[in-house]
Amino acid sequence: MSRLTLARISVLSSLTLFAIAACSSDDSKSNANSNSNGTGTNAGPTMGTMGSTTSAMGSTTTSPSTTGAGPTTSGAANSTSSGTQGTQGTTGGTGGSTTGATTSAGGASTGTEGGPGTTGGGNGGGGTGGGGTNPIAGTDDYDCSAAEGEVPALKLTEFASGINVPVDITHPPNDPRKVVISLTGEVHIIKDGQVVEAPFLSLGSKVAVGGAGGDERGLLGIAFHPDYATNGLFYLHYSAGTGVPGANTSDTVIEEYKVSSDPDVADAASARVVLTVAQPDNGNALFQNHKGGSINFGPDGLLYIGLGDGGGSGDDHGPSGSGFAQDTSKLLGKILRIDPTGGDPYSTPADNLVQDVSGAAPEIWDYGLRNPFRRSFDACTGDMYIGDVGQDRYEEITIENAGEGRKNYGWNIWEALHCYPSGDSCSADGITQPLIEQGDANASMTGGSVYRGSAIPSLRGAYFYADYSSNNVWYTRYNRDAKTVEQSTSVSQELNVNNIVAIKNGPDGELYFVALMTQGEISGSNRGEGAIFKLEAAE
Ligand SMILES: [Ca+2]
Ligand SMILES: [Ca+2]
Repeated sequence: MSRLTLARISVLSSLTLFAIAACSSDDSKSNANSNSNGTGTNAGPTMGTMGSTTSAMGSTTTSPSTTGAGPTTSGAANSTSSGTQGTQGTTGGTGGSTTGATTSAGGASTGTEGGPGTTGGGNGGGGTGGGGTNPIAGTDDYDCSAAEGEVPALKLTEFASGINVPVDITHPPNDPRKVVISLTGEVHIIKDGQVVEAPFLSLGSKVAVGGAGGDERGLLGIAFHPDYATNGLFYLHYSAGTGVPGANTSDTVIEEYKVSSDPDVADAASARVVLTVAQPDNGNALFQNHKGGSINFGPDGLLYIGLGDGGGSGDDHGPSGSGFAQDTSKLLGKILRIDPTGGDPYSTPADNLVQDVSGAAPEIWDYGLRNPFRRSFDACTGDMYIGDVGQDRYEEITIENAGEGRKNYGWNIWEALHCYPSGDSCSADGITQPLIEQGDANASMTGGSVYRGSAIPSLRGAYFYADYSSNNVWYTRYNRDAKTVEQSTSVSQELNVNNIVAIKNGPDGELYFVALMTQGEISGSNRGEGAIFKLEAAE
């Protein structure tokens, strides 16, 4: 476990870093609250102050990709017309995205996902180069055998530092290198235990870099195509900066890149915008929070994209103030599912939400989400674990069995297992409730990943997740047949790092934690440097 000492890149301009993870002021914890690490007790409900988000949003809404086509029936090979330009309402900003989605039956892929213990992941339409037996392509070195033995005491060991504001870690399919992204727009490779000095890619002015409290913009996610070894393609999820023509500096960009002839260097000139989603403003300024960020390929070889509700508080967007998350014509507050190489600029499978909900935007897979900032697939089952950041009272984890989408996860009618706003009555009809709810001092859920390594056999199948604000960390196990979880086990005291923004698998299925503040350092100038930790058994 070599400790890396890169030259410290200068910390972001203002040292106020970062209440990523979905915080509007509602989610942001004061630093005082964030020092609950290790106490083992929750200090009681600490509602973040509600800030002063305006209630009147004006009439400005985004209109991402409303397609002109009628409902798409399963199996029909109809192509929808190109999306109509969204209008930005009173601000005169640039419009919503033009997506030009093409729906084609050929893109549909509902291969049967192998359950635990079965082989033949059934990668369908999107076409995952395959060869492996796990449902998620590129995870051949993960250990999918059953757990055995007692869970030992655990610890986190620093694995890499010196990457400025690291926010996510992943790996190319079946590739021993690890890849870490910085909020500031750089993609870094870790090879043979060392951070490769020159970034794999730098977005430069293309990305709007947040970091100040409540400003969650930046480079937020990365996904490598299942066929990366042959096509060299990968995808970024970021907030548009001034270097993106025609976009406002909060809009979400999903962009494709290709590796160069040097495997440690991407070809910046290969950039191809796949999807732009306009973000709302409050009438005079752009919301800077709830941009989602998760992006990854599922067991069907399709690209899943998590988008937040657009920001502010309470999802009170839209002319009637009823919000975006429940509006199936909008892409905000959703999980999208597209084939980025199936069309120009992409295609959508026929069995997305539109199969059940006439008029739904063809990109939508699930809806009713507030800010799915971190989300993962279990490589061995293909099940999707969704962390959704709640408003002021409750945080939640939802688990979706492989292939079972087209769900309404409740926001902004429900906040986890409770009506929203508090005290309202609300209907549970059509709502899929979360399996895990955390309240009290927890204020900003960081969805994690399932351990599939070999170093700690007792942890195989255990799903680790955390709260960015309280620094609590737990694990649980999911019974995918009963669709239940066991009581979560807290490992906060053992792991003891602060402001966790990602928990992801390495190429061997082991788990890595990305934390913005390192052990024992709660505030001050260290904030923002961050570090990567590996989960290990304590001696
Ligand atoms: Ca929910
Ligand atoms: Ca919250």
